[in-house]
Amino acid sequence: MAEYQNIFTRVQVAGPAHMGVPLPERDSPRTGKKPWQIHLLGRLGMAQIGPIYLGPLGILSIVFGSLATMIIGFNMLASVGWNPIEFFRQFFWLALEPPSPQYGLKLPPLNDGGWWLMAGLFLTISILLWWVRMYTRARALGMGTHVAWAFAAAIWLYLVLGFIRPVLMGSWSEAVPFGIFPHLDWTAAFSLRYGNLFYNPFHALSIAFLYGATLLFAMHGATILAVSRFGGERELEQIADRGTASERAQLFWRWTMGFNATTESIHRWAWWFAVLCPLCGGIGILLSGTVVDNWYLWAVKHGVAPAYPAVFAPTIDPATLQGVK
Ligand code: 07D
Ligand code: 07D
Repeated sequence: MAEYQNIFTRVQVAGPAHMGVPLPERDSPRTGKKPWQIHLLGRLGMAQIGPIYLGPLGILSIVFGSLATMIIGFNMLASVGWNPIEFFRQFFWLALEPPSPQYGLKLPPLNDGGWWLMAGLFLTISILLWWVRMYTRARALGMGTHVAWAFAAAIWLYLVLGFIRPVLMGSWSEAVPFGIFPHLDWTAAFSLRYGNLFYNPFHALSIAFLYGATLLFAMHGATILAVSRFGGERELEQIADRGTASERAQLFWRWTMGFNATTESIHRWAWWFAVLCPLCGGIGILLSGTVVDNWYLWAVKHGVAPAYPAVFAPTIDPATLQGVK
C-alpha cells in the first residue's frame, strides 16, 4: 500500500502560480509578474519563486545593507594591498576594526575606525528598516507581529554589543569588529576580560534557552514528520477531529512524558525559548564592565563558585629580605 510520506514523496503539485492576496490601497505593487517554478526548490519548500514585495522600506534596507557590505569589503580589500587573491585567501581573518580607545565616543578619522562607525550606522539602519518592513508586511496580511518581535529580540543583542554597551562604557572601541574570525577573537577576549563569561548568570540563561530552543524545535519537527503519514502537516482539519495525526502526536508525548503541549502552545514554547536567548544574552553583556567587572569574583562573592584554595605559601617581597639594599 502506498503511504503518503511527506519528505520522500516525488509528487509535486504544479498548479497556476499563486500571486497572493490583494494588497491594501497605499501599498506598492509586488515585483515579479511571472513567478518561476523551480522543481529542486519544491523539494525543500514551495517551488514558486516570487512575486516579492519590495516597497520603499525593502529597497532602502537593501541599499543601506549594500553600502555597509561594500564599506566592509573595500576596507578588507585595502588591508591586503588591493590584491583580490589575498582577499579571498585571507578572507576569514580580515577585519574592519572599531576606533582605538583614545577617541572615546568622538568621531575618529576614517582610517582609524571612521569606516567602522559608518558601516555600523548603515548596517543598523538597514536592519531597523528590515524590521519595520517585517512589521508592516505582517500587518498588511492581517497577521500578528510575532515574527517582527522575535527579530527585535535579536536586534536587541546586536544593539547591546555594538551600540548601547559601547555608549555606556564611553568608547566605540568596546564594540565588535566586522570580520569572521576577528569577531570570534573579540568574543573570546570579552569573556577573558570579564573573568570568564560562564560565571555570568545571564550567559547561562541564554545558553539554556539556546539549547532549549534547539530541543523544542527537534521535538516539534520530529513529531510533525512522524505523523505526516496521517496528514499531520495539514493542521486545520486535524485540530477538531478525533483519531487524527494531531491527536496521535499529542498522545505520543502524554504517553512518553505524561504531559503534552497543544498544537498552539508548542509554538508559544518555541517562540519564548528562541526570544529569551538573545534577550537574556543582551542583559548579560550590558552588565559586563558596567555593573560587574569580573564574573568569577562576582560568583565567588555570591557563593556560586568556590574561591581558589590558597595552595601556595604567601609570597614575600624580595626587597624586604635582609642583605638587600
Ligand atoms: C543560519 C541564518 C543565516 C545567517 C548567516 C550569517 C554575515 C556576516 C560579514 C564577512 C545562525 C550571515 C553572515 C552576513 C558576513 C562579513 C563582514 C543563523 C543562520 C549564515 N555574528 N559567532 C558566526 C554574525 C556575534 C559567534 C557565523 C552576525 C557576537 C561564534 C557568521 C552577528 C558573538 C560563532 C556569524 C554576529 C558571536 C559565530 C555563522 C551580528 C556572540 C561561530 C552564524 C550582526 C553572540 C560561527 C566563524 C550563523 C562561525 C559564528 C555572523 C555576532 C559569536 C559569520 C551577522 C559578537 C562563537 N557568526 N557572534 O549561522 O562559524 O547564525 O564563525 O551581531 O562559531 Mg557571530
Ligand atoms: C548575534 C543577534 C544579532 C543578530 C542579528 C542578525 C545580519 C545578516 C544575513 C542576509 C546570536 C543580523 C543579521 C546582519 C543578514 C543574511 C544571510 C544572535 C545574535 C540582529 N557560549 N558568549 C552567547 C555559548 C563562551 C561570549 C549567546 C555556549 C565562552 C560572548 C549564547 C558556550 C566565551 C557572548 C552563547 C559558550 C563566550 C556570548 C549568544 C559553550 C568565549 C555574547 C546568543 C558551550 C571564550 C552572547 C551573554 C545568540 C551573549 C554569547 C552560547 C561559551 C563568550 C547563548 C553554548 C566562555 C562575549 N554565548 N561564550 O543568540 O549574549 O547569539 O552573552 O562553551 O555576546 Mg557564549
